[in-house]
Amino acid sequence: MNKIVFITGATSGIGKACAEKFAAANYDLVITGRRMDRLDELQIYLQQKYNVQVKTCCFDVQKREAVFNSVNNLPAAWKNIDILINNAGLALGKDSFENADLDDWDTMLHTNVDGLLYVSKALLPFMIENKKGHIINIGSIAGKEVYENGNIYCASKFAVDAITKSMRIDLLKHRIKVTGINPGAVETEFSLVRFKGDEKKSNAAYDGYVPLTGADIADTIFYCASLPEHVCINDVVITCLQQAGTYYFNKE
Ligand code: NDP
Ligand code: 8X3
Repeated sequence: MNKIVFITGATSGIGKACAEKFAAANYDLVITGRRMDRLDELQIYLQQKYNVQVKTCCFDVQKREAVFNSVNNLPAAWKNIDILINNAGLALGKDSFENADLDDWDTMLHTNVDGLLYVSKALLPFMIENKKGHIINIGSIAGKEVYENGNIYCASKFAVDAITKSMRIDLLKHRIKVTGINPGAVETEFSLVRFKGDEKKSNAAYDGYVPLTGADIADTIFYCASLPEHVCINDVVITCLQQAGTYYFNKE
């Protein structure tokens, strides 16, 4: 088999762009997400276009047992994961602390934090056995700097930042690289999900500037994953030209 990359949240946005980028570079892929129809479609597309092997795993990262079962049921050859991209995640709502919905908070924390932990813990034994691997965690600029009404989304991404740093320290002895990728605004389905299908609010999130694309982030991730064995990029914060922090935009 070729090198294998395992991507969570490959049905859309950054994860999907990563799938295409790595397939184009001849990686075999495990693509995951909750929407099976999208996984099936992407699998066929990537296999036909790039002549690589693609396995689909449909699970909700919040469900610990489902995560472990899916990983443990992979055929042996597919467990030799070279790269894990912990990308599945979401924001739900953008409300002031006192008005925000507790269920939204639960879902964000369970997905962005617990989900990332479950997938990492499920795959790590194979990386440790192989004494190699690269874990790439998708944090956010919201995990570096809080903003008004960002509250628990920001908290979940601050947690990802801390987990990334502590993973890097603890996994040093196993020769496993850990990289944090922290994008600013990227135009994906992120805002549509955050604003629960409200297209007006979602489109407004990208008004007046040219945001990053999923492909921009995939290119950056691929760069980090393609460096010599002895090189580990620890942390990347990436914004579009017109953004310089969670508050600073140069809008037209
Ligand atoms: P999208 O909404 O386009 O993609 C999110 C992906 O996550 C989908 O494939 C979705 O798949 C998956 N996902 C969400 N919840 C779950 C779950 N419970 N179980 C399994 N998969 C899940 O958004 P992005 O591509 O923008 O987001 C990807 C990551 O990038 C997220 O972690 C996000 O926080 C982060 N990010 C995004 C930024 C942006 O501006 N867009 C900026 C900074 C960081 P499915 O629905 O099929 O399960
Ligand atoms: C997504 C970027 O600034 O909308 O993580 O929180 S932001």
